Amino acid sequence: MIKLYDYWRSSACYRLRIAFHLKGLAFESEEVSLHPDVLAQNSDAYRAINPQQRVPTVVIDGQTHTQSMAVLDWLEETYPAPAFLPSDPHMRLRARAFADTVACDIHPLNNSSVLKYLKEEFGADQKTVTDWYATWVVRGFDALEVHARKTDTRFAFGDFPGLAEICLIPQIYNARRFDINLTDYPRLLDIEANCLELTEFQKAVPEAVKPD
Ligand SMILES: N[C@@H](CCC(=O)N[C@@H](CS)C(=O)NCC(=O)O)C(=O)O
Repeated sequence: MIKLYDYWRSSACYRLRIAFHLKGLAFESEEVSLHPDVLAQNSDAYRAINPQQRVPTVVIDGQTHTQSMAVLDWLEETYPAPAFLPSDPHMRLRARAFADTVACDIHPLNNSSVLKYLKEEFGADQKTVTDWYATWVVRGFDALEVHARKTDTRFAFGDFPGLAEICLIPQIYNARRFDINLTDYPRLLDIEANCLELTEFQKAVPEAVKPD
């Protein structure tokens, strides 16, 4: 059984919940609350598990691992079916680049500790923080919309969801939390709607796993 140190609203955790469900793997979650009044990620107990004090952390066969993209690579190598990546090498590269646009270029700039730092160290007010957040989402999504329009398949790189959707859907969820206008991204929203028809995605959505 895989253990996931999880927070319902964390998009990096949301990636892994989707991925585990798509691969049909059972996992158990333990909450690490990132709520500003709790900040459980900063506790000594959690720091001993993940020195970076972020979620997700996973425990697989008694071994503790971090970084959602590395865990996704491990999953794909260890459980190749259903595949997260298309078979054509160029399409695989495109799917990875799509996912990296979210994971490397959008998400790190908008992580909660980055936003907190803007407020605490630079005195940014909420509007400035929201503008910052929107800037990196819009720049990334503008590019992703162009890439996603190059195909007309149900999902970004074929008829099945994979790495691209695992990264995209949580980032769209996050963008909505910040009231980002998504009307310029009809292809991304179509892909999202197609994903959310699937039980694997429905079981992973934050509201489905939010503790009472
Ligand atoms: N690159 C990491 C990012 C992990 C990350 O930034 N997680 C966020 C939640 S989505 C977090 O733990 N934030 C809490 C904090 O930075 O204090 C991954 O993909 O696992």
